Amino acid sequence: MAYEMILTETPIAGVGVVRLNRPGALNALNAQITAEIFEALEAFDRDETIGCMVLMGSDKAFAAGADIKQMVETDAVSMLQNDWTDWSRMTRISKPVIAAVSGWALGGGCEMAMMCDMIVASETAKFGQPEITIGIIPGAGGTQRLTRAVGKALAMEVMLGNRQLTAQEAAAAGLVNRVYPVEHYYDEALKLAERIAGMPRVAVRLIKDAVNQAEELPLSAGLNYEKRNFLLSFSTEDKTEGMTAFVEKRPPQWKHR
Ligand code: CO8
Repeated sequence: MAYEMILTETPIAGVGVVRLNRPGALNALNAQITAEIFEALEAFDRDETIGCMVLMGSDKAFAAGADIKQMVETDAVSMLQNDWTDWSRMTRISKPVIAAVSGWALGGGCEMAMMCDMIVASETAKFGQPEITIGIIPGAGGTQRLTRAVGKALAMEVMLGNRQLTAQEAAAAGLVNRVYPVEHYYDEALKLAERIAGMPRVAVRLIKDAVNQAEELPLSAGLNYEKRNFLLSFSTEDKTEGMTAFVEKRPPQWKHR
């Protein structure tokens, strides 16, 4: 598919990068860019040479939210009937996705970053859910994912009081993994992605799947879920290779099977 609002590349073997490229609107998420993001992530997810993805915007804006100009004339029924409001496709990506966030990550932009598995931020990143200032509420997971990430009190302040979190605040609160100067955040996100892409991919997938269940299940059910994925990892060729390599004191040669 030819993309108009995003760029895709594979700057390092095993790592697919999706870059939002709508600078005139600070990467505001309209129907087209959202569809292109999902298509590109799904294409990398299907690509056997890719082990990890990075989703990023520009240094100035990861994304300043859903496109208000597209929503201003839209009523509830057309929002409901329109495909672009269904962002659940993001949750079906099986490989890890790292959000590399610099500048604005507001509203749907913050929500899209939170749908990724990890967030690497630049010192200029600002996270917020300003929907209340335009008379609506978060609609792509903000009330749920932000609350789980940073706790109820801070999430309430962000969403009710339009409080923006700096990168350092977001890291201290558990929303962001790491913060780097703006010149380095992309390279650091790539390094993290490269490290993950070098891991045995079936195990990577099983870990991502099990960790995500921790947000859905009570502990006993989560532990059962983990045990099944754990046992499944024992059926892989990479389990034999990884353990044999350890015993033979040599690096493993992953087959990703
Ligand atoms: N939608 C549409 N256009 C936008 C958006 C946006 N969210 N944000 C910025 N733009 C546009 C501006 O209109 C402007 O375009 P133009 O030059 O044509 O007027 C251009 O980007 C540059 O923006 P500014 O001139 O405003 O730049 P500033 O540096 O002065 O300000 C801000 C930057 C503070 C980020 C400011 O642009 C802003 O407040 N933007 C809106 C932030 C916001 O409210 N985001 C939440 C939107 S609602 C939402 O995300 C709900 C998600 C629900 C998802 C559910 C599934 C669909």
